[in-house]
Amino acid sequence: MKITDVEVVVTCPGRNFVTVRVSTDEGVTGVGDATLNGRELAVVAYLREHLVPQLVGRDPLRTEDTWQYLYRGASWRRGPVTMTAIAGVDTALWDIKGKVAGLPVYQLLGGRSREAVTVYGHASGATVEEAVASAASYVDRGYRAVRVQSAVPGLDSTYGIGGSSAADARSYEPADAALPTENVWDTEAYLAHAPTLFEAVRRELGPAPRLLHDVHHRLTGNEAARLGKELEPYHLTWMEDPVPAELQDAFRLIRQHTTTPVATGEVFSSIYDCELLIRERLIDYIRTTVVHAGGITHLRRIFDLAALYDVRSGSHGATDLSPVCLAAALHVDTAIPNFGLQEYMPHTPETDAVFPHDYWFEDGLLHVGESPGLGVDIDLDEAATYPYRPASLPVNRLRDGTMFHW
Ligand code: GCO
Ligand code: MG
Repeated sequence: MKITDVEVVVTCPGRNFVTVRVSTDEGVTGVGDATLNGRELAVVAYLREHLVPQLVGRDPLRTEDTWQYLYRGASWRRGPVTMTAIAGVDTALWDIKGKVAGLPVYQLLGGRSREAVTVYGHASGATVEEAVASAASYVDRGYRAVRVQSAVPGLDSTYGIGGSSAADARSYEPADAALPTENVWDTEAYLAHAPTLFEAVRRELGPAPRLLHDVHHRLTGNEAARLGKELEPYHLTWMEDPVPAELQDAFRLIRQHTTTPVATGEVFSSIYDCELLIRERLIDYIRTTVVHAGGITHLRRIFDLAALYDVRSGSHGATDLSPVCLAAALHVDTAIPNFGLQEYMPHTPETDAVFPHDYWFEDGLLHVGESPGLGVDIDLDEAATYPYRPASLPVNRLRDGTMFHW
């Protein structure tokens, strides 16, 4: 069996997605997500200029060898662009392998370790009251775990408050130009506010629902330690990305001061970004996922390392990861022994129409389908109706104008 063609498809059914579609001489095709939000075309160029020419003629079933070839074959290794491109190819090859075997991919990863995948949804509000009501509506719809974010008093826009302010709503939609919107950040205002949010959510919802919160890389180690301590009474499942991913030493400081569990890793692209955090048990959940961490082949390696140290998976699953990534993530989630939680934000109907899939959501759980391969495809005609539109994630500044982490 041979790879005959590799297409790189860019489509924008509300936001941009990059998809790798591999064809073979036996007519079997496979798809992989290669979307890197705000830097999509860098991955497209990496794929088209550098990887695609090396793939035609190869045996698509040699997933491990192809992964090693693409990874080791580049002297300049790792990094989000490279690893997202490799992920797109690797995922498509696993899809093909499943179709050839006549089995859903989770069977090739060891088979079912659970009946379904527990997800967390995104509650948010412009006020604490709105955020509490939003969280309650998730619980009413059967979600067992909810991430809660609310606007910070005095700040016009805050990460994760989808749609409640014009600026933030725009940041999640393609802009007319590639120029980012600018947000303003105030750490003290945030630190004073966040515990009051969770006090209110727990008071209203009681002890049962699992609660999560995304700090989005904005604190120092010491500030995060303070937040973690102040959140302890509300028993969060995790405090996410408390510090920028570059500051790994800070996780030691956080660990020494608080029992609030920590999750990180959505921006990591390889096992080398998280092996210290895992080995020293500085985190509780590792948030790497298929599209940004080198595909199924590499993600499985990260999760196997994590399993040795009681670190559970908590894969990233925002809507800028396509249904192809979500489908692939669900196969991994279903098979691994150390699954923790899966992030889930439903895609728009337009996106679901471009990427028909057989996974489904019910009662707080996502169910992987039984079709051979990944159970997801790209409708090329539908995709062609949504051309690429330049878009950027926001940037963040302190009140005095200093550039800050977003
Ligand atoms: C999350 C993430 C996202 C990212 C987004 C960036 O936890 O879901 O932090 O909201 O910011 O995926 O592209
Ligand atoms: Mg996050």
